[in-house]
Amino acid sequence: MPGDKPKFYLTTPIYYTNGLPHIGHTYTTVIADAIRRYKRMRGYEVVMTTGTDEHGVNVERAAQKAGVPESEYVARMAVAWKALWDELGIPADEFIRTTDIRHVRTVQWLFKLCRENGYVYKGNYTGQYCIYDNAFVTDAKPGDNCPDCGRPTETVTEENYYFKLSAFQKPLLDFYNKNPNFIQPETRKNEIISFVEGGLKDLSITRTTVRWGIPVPGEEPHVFYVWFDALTAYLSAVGGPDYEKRGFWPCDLHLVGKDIIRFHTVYWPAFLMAAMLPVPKQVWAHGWFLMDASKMSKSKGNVVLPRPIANMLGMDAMRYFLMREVVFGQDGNFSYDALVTRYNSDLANGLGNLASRTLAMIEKNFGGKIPKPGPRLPQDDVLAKVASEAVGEALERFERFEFARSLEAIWAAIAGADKYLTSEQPWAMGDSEADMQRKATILWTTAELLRVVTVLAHPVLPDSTAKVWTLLGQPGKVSAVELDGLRWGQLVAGAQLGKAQALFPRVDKQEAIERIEAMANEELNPTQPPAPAAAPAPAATAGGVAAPAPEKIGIEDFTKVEMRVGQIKTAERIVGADKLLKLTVDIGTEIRQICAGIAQFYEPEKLIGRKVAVVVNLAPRKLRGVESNGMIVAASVGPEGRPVLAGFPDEDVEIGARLK
Ligand code: ME8
Repeated sequence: MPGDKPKFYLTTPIYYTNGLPHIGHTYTTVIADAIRRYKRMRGYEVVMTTGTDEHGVNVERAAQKAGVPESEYVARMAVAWKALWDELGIPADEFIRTTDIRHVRTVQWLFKLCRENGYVYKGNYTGQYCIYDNAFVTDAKPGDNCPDCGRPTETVTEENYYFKLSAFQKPLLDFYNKNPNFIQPETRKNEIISFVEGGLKDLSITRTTVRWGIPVPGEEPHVFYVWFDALTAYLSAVGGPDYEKRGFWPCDLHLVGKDIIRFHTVYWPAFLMAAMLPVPKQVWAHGWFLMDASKMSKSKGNVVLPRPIANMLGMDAMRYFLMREVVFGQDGNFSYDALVTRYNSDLANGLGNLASRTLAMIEKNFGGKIPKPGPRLPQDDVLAKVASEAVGEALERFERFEFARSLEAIWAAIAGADKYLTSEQPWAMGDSEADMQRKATILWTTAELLRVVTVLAHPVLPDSTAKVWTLLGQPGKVSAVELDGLRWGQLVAGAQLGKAQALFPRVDKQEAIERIEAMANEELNPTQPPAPAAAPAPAATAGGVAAPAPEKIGIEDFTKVEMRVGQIKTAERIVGADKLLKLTVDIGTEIRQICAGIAQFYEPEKLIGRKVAVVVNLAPRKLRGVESNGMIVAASVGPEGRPVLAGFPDEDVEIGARLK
């Protein structure tokens, strides 16, 4: 029963809507998702909140530039953010927008409480303001640049409501003292403590120069200034004024980047203390992913996008890389080279290879049923010990958010199993009763290690571990396994293995990088609306439904399209693109590489030698990062638009002949 479980509430930052997510945002959201999955496997009822921070000058300007009202602009952006998290399998339990009415009410309520308790007053403020970071820059003079982003500040004078942050120096220091785990990691804690010890100035929390914000009731044109607004979203998402009903406040964990730690560990607890509301239990600030040693930003043109990586290598590969490559809390460099190297070594050769060879041997020797182990030898017990130690180590490290170390412990167990197989050589054994019994023990032991590793890695690799679980024929879902009960020896013998499938097909590094980059380039600078690779013949309309009468064209327009008979020479599937086949086609004068969106309907092997109609003078383009130089003509059949290749079954047509 959900009601009996302990609750755990965690959040990512509420991201700005003046851009779209890059790998940095994805990093925080992936970590939050992995912690959520982990906590669920530890028996918690978990809520994870993410959302969009939609007010402020930046949005006003971006909307103006786009020529649409702010409300429309942010609605589009919020849809795009939410859709990407859903697509990547890291959806929010609560997706909060700062334009949601539930949030507007919560901000106004929080302000009322702070004011009633005497922590809010009206005043004037003149200062240098960075519109990019939405913050006044303390101690800056006119003409100074923002110390954070390096861009020019603007001088702003206006009537403001102030929050008496200065009154919270002592309460905050006492709070940090009593709650030594509130700020993590330790280095950040020291930074914040010395900042607060240096004295706190009161904080302007409303503005009159901005239109696009939450109004201060009865005090228009005051609107709330971005941090009082944005931080409150964490509370709005779980009930706002009615937070006690849902029981998820105080928050257990705010995950943030180091750029916004001060707002979360100084302002936010102070606002809540002023309102006499419970303060979050922990703020964890991770480092930045850097590109060529500087922080990613769209203006610098060095952003890494998540979707092309997920398309090429799978989301699990991206998750694994983000959590394995850098020590959580520290900065790290992002490189495609390192990403693909890790994919091939740890996932394809590591987990993927162990799973496929173990399962293939069980298939071959035991008819696809997990064998019952026979008597154990010391080396079997050694592997059992390796796995049990990995359980302890991996869980302990994960609990401390040492994700890289946790994964290292799991992969050490995988390496242990590889070594065990290499020395036991079950493939070299015969069919005698003794050999079969020994093989049963070896394969049961290896499969049991695989099961343990699968459970441990599930929070980080949710999709592929779910597949391995099914392949192992184990009951229920891997996500429902309780980590606290994970022990060596629970593999169910006799279980029927699932149908074999590739987990992490090996990729060619250079080709993978080129394709990721091409997809990213296409996403950042879309050249043309996406078109299907195999388009319907001119007369065909999906499902035979009559389309509106098209404009008539003259024959001279038709002759612009050069169609020729081609013969398919090779055909292969494309890793990361379920619908596409990569073909090489002889068109008489040359061999062309062409991608066609027919993979779900045509087996590649059966296409070899087939003659097809090819549009040969189409400008080359990249589909899922693979160059396509031409188009294969197909009819589009039925409501789902099933492609049926146009062909020449009756006549022996010459390759290269023109279609007229
Ligand atoms: O600051 N490496 O939103 P934001 C790692 N709206 N993490 C990164 C990163 C990078 N290169 N770039 C971004 C805001 N992040 C406010 C927050 S909260 C109440 C309001 C992640 O869109 C990291 O978590 O600028 C960072 O703190 C956050 O995105 C900033 O997102």
